[in-house]
Amino acid sequence: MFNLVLFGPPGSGKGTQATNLIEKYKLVHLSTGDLLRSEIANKTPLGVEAKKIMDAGQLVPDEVVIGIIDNCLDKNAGANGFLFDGFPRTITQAKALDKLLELKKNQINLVLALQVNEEELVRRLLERGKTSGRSDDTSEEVIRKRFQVYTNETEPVAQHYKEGEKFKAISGEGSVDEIFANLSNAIDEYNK
Ligand code: B4P
Repeated sequence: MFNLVLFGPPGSGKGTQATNLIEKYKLVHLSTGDLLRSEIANKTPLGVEAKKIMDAGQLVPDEVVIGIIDNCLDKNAGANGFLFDGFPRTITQAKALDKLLELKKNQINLVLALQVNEEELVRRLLERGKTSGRSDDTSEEVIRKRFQVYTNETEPVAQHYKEGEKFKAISGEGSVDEIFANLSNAIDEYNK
């Protein structure tokens, strides 16, 4: 089993690259952002709460997101491997994921971190906000808040994986195809 974490700030291209990577490497895509947006679209009680938090650029509580992931791991017990996109976003989530995988005699194999400068991230998110209907992408103030949350709560997760020597930084600037080729090379190198 091969388990990959795609790491990076909001708008760094995690979702974009995940679509191609899951097809090439036959992985199950677990995007907590997509899973939460589906709860919102279905107007579930969880979705109603999550919407308020996401619209403010904050993180949904750890126990909620960990519960969602736990459920998805169980549902896909026979998978070849998982691509985690937008998760873990806090140290608590990272430790919970380690435990959940350990129970299944598995682990995170590789963490690929997309690096993009902040002005480019703002540009991409505001551009996506024009058509995506995502309310967290339309206000620059909310976007800046998401970066602040990323710096304070998510960046320390990189250190968690650096300690296990699983972490590799990849430039997230350039064309989608160039970035995909660099991510693929890193995965192929790991699996050699
Ligand atoms: P996410 O859905 O994870 O959203 P994201 O960080 O904005 O997206 P991503 O990096 O995937 O960007 P994308 O590829 O789409 O999270 C949204 C919210 O959900 C969070 O703020 C939080 O509230 C909540 N949440 C999610 N997970 C959580 C968790 N684990 N714990 C707590 N809360 C959680 O790319 C962005 C744009 O750039 C797109 O328009 C794309 O077309 C463009 N783009 C991509 N690659 C490009 C390239 N190479 N060049 C130019 N443009 C590019």
